[in-house]
Amino acid sequence: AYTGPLPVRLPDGSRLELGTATASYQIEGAVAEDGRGPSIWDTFTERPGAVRDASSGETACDSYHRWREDADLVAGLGVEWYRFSIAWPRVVPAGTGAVEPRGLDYYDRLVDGLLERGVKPTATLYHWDLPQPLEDAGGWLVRETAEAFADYAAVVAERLGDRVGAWATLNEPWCAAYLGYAAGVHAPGRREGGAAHRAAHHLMLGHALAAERLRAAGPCDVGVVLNLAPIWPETVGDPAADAVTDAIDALRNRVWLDPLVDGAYDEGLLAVAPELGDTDLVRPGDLEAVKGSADWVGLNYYTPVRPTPAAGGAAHPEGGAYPGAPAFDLVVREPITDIGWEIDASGLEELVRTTAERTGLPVLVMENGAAMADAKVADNVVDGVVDDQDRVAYLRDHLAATRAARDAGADVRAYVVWTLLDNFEWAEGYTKTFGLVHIDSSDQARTPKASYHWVAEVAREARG
Ligand code: PNW
Repeated sequence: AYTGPLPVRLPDGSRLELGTATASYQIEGAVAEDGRGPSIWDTFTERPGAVRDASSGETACDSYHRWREDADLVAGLGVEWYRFSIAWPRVVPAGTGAVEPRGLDYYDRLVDGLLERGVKPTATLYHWDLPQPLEDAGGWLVRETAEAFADYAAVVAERLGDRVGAWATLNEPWCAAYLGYAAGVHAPGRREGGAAHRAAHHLMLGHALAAERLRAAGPCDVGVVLNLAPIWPETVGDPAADAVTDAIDALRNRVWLDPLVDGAYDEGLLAVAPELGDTDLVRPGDLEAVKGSADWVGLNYYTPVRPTPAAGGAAHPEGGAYPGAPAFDLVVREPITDIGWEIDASGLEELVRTTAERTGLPVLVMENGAAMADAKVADNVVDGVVDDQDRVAYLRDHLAATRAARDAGADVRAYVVWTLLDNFEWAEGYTKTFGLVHIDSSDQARTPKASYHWVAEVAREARG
């Protein structure tokens, strides 16, 4: 059992701590149970063509019922941390107003279950499952959503704050804003570039308002988890390439870091996202509230981004995720994972170092992992183990990159593997698997893969 101080705060940085992560909609299932309201992902997954295999999180890993087994799996891994997310529509089903005690009870049991097993809990308040009634009222395009988020944060802190002391407000606001409102490949599935910039501002405002409320509820360390990326221009030295590189960096990295660190949106960003200069959107005090609002920053890293100007000015289909940027292509070099993302661990080392320098804050790698084709290769299941040596290699190299950044002086305190379980991978449905544990969709049987045993071995060594 956990015998340390409560609430569980940020790691102190004396060594690199390990963990594994999940998110509510990707694992819980039980979408209509105990008063949970609908989220934008329940709605979006019903849209024809939205999800590769036409699946949803309706059942997912059924972790809502099987959480004890999942907590046992985390404990068996021997890592310090379990990063889970709280489903806003379980706690405040309509987004604002009435609180659902049965939803809070679930996370209360989970937190106690983790502590009893000696695992430290860290919770993310928003991993993309916005209550549908809030989307119907304008979603992240309206300021009221940021205010409702802060109220929901206060409710959760009131109930769990005596034990949970390391909070993440948002997970990957870039995905929520730009994949959700511009590219339209994530919920709510809108394709309006200007809307994405507005969503980005309200997300960071929501983070800042929520951070205030979390701190008011008791001692804690509040962070935000960003999927920043190293931008490696494929073409250099010509003005068109420089413009593309700057725009992609602005929309992927600076739109989050600049308000957090400087309390401002810079000129290059405003050139591609003029909405962020709108004084109805960005009100007096907003950027001041965001500045300094994080005690730590979480990084989710999978792959580098290599932009190049598009020949003939035709925008790459993914241009939708970077609205306002000049026409570009994204180059992907080999080797790649099963989801098509380039593998380069040096990107993580660079990102940890640059983020630590830029923010002056402790950095936690809150997601890193790989989709590999293991679960579909029957031959790979030997003696009940999926022999995912390709995932082991990916994790080994990225953990080493994190340690290298630390050895070079970066204040990086945790390395958290995405993900514990094969789960609902958003637009990819169940076709792409990132888990340390295989799930048999017919009976929900959980089988640890070779990568699980590898992480367990590393955790044993690290704990000495
Ligand atoms: C992140 N993209 O999602 C999330 O935080 C996880 O929930 C997810 O399972 C994991 O990374 C693996 O994908 C992303 O298309 C999903 O650029 C899609 C993208 C990026 C991140």
